[in-house]
Amino acid sequence: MKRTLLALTCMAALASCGKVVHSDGIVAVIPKPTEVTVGSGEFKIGRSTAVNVVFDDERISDVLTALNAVVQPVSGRELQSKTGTQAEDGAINLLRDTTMRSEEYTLQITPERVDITSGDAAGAFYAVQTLRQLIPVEAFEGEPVRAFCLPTVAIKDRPAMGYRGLMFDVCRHFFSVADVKHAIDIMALHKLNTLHWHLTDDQGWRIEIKKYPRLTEVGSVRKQTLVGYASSTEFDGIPYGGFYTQEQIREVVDYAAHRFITVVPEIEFPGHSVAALTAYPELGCKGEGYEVLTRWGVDDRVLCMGKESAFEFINGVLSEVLELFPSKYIHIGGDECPTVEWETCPLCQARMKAEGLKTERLLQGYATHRAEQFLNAHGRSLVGWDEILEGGVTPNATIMSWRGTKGGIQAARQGNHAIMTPTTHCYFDYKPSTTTAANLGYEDSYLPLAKVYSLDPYESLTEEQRSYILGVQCNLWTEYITTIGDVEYMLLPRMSALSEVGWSCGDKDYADYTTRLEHLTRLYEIYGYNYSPQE
Ligand code: TNX
Repeated sequence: MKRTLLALTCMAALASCGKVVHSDGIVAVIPKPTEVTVGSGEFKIGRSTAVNVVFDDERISDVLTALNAVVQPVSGRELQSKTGTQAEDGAINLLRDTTMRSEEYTLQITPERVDITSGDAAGAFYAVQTLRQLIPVEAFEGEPVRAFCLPTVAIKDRPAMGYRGLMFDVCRHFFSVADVKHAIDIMALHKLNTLHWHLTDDQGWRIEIKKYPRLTEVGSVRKQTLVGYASSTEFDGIPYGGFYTQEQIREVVDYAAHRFITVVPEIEFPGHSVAALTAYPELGCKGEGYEVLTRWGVDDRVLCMGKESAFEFINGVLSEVLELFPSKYIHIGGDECPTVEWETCPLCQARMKAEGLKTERLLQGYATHRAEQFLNAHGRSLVGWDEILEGGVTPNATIMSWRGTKGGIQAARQGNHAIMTPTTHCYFDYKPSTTTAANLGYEDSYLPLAKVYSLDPYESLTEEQRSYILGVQCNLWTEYITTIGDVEYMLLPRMSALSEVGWSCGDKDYADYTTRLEHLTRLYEIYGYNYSPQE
């Protein structure tokens, strides 16, 4: 009896330990929500607070997992959840409103309860990402807290743009599955929904293709890597490689899906293909003499578009890619493809003659169309870098505008969908600062935060043409980025600016954003993210 009493007293003491952190009243959310109305008072989340799931959907479990991933590090425990039929006081209620668009939500916090309302689970997930930024920062510090409070606030929110992406180049430098998942976590915090995964390039082929095993056996390893910038002649002498097995690819796609992020793979052709040609030299015009590149830049050696085997190769690779990635979009690259080899290749010239193609650029267009037909026949859509416009595109193709916004503008004017990712505002391999981390990022480059924030993805387009701009994306090329810490440094806080461009588009205010950013960077610190200081 005595022992039981003692045990009970201990348990009670344990339950009451830890502090109660009151709301700091700060409502500073990035990307900026559509409408924010701050009230007075606070809602306490403690031991007895449960999640009451009224909106029952198979994907709500992902929302609960996300909520617990936020709450658990704060209070040391997960929230209880139950299924209910209506909102209840004292609970975090997940409610459905079928009139809401995909990704839209409201987050209503009163002293009595929290109501998260959305039309789909993605909306509820974004409400959780917002809630995360409302937790007083102090609650994250030190020992788990007994309870913490959220400010009273009513938020109505929905994204302006449906595509909010990050392109991650894992070819120039390879990043582990854990690293890629880490990047996905960072994306989720910023409400980005598409990871464009750049999986093949001259310096390494990174995805296992069972039909073509040499792609990874041979094509995933380069002999050494250039030290320094383009003009350098110094190499490190160290073999460098890495690739993902199909099982690992599935793991990443699944991890992203649980965070409402779609992974769009990029398989580059006809240019940026030297790694593939090293594995299968017969696919090139010369048919020999290739070596996975050890320096950066654009190489004249590309796939031979005169050879039928090259088309079989592309379709063979894409067939396996389609099995691994359920995304609507498949990116086929298409950028920086020199035509010099085609100009003197008898097979390419014969193909041009047979197909009535007047220029080599139209030969690239022909190849792009064939890949597109293959993708469309399998219910998918093609995305390509803006160079594909030059070979002529079908109305189904989506253009990724990187050489400025002009490609995207042209695409929208002619009725093609486009994603804006101009070097001028979205190249996160460009240095974030002129004074720090001098060795990170592209030579002589500079892309400060304010510039990212100033992107207008709709410039000069009419209302009707604007509907063709699917969204925006930041691109992380990794020639000069080698570790996940570097990745964090280049992404943060610029990703927060890009996220506000995509999410809050028409309602931007840089001064207001930087004030809110002070709060978000405190969260970066709590999570241990390496972010670049602002000048
Ligand atoms: C251009 S953007 C490239 C990449 C480089 C990048 C460096 C694009 C489609 N091609 O291959 O990594 O510049 O900033």
